[in-house]
Amino acid sequence: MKILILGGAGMIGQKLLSLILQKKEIKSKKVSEITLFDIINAPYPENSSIPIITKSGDISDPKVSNDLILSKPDIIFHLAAIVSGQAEQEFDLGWNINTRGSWGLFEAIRSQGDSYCPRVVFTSSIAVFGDKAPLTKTPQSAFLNPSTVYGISKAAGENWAQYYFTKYGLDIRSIRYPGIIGYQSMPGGGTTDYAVDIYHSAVKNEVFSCFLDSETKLPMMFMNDAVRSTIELMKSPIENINTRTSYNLAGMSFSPNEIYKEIKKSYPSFRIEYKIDFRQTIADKWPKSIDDNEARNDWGWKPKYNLTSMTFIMLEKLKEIYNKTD
Ligand code: AKB
Repeated sequence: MKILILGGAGMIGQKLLSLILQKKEIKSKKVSEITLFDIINAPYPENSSIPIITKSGDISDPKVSNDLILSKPDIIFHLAAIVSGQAEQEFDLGWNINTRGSWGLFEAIRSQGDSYCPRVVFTSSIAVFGDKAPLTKTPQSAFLNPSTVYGISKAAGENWAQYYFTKYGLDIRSIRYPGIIGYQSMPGGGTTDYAVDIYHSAVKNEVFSCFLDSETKLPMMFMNDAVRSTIELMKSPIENINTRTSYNLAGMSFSPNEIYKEIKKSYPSFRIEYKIDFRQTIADKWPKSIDDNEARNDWGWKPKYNLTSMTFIMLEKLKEIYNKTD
């Protein structure tokens, strides 16, 4: 079983890698090789018992996606993306990597012919929703009018995924990630990423400067749930997959003030200040909470972590990372 992880150097890609290395199998088949692809060469444990290949380059270059497919990976996790904040400031990079990159991957798979049928998980985002969708319990089928380059590129990617399934039978499955929060590595330029940085500030006894308003509620998910959802979607029998654009996925929803108060239970002297930036405009048009009934009904999705349980683990793990004993 060969696995390809695009975005292998990223926060989610690194967690997915560690989970696969821990299990050593996927879909109850032995993993024989893992290829990690990203803009930079991805780190990986030198002592891995599974051969790991690292490749780097620009996924929007068709030659790159064709090269990645040459070894015919059986499972492809396509996590590579330029997220909201960075894509808003670097339009062309966001569009090229997110949309041309996704289309190029799907086209590279198709060009291998009918005999090559990998299972692909393509990650989309809550960013595909805009102010025409209900902001609370945003439904799966809400009208998409994304207000950001990132959201536009992800909505395009969802429709390319559905097109390649409908026209060529490519088994591409997709989930709309909320903000993902983990401790293993730092995030890169997302509107929800304040919710990762705040934990680091608390453990380092620093005042946290938040770029969103204190009451801005957004959908979020602990990394362990996010990676589990990705693997569960990949493993689901094809007959259970009824949505071929992308599934809504929910974990929890909270505002900066709510996560701040949860952290203060462990760090009473922790302080926050607010310095609102351009990402507030992005967050204002994103859902506050998500209805993920289709994912629950079709492939049994159910989150396991809430703000309290996530905060306990985040603070404990970051204390270890920063060697803090207090
Ligand atoms: C972002 O904030 O841009 C991402 C996302 C919600 O997809 N974390």
